[in-house]
Amino acid sequence: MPQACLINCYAPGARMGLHQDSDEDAPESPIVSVSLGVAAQFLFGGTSRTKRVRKVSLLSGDVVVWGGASRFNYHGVAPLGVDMHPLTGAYRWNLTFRRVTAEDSP
Ligand SMILES: O=C(O)CCC(=O)C(=O)O
Ligand SMILES: [Mn+2]
Repeated sequence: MPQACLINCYAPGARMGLHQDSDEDAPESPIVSVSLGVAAQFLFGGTSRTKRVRKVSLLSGDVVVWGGASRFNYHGVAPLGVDMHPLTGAYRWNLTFRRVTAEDSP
């Protein structure tokens, strides 16, 4: 079960650089990411920063899960385009659900 939800709001032009989600003490639990509003290009690389990066279009309501062998893959978000969504206007919201301590920890 997730223990935390990190919420990011992207305005037009906002981006998130390539990074690994490594602050959690739960490597066995996946990251579950929900996108809402304006579409974005999600960048998904490998376990080193220099590996090839795939671009995946994420639309409102899309869910991406990365865990197991890809749990620590580098990922990011390309600069958000200027667009409108009926529910969120010019913005994109992203929610990531995470476990932060190991499943069997007290
Ligand atoms: O906005 C996204 O799709 C990714 C967010 C992310 O990688 C994070 O919050 O660590
Ligand atoms: Mn991340």
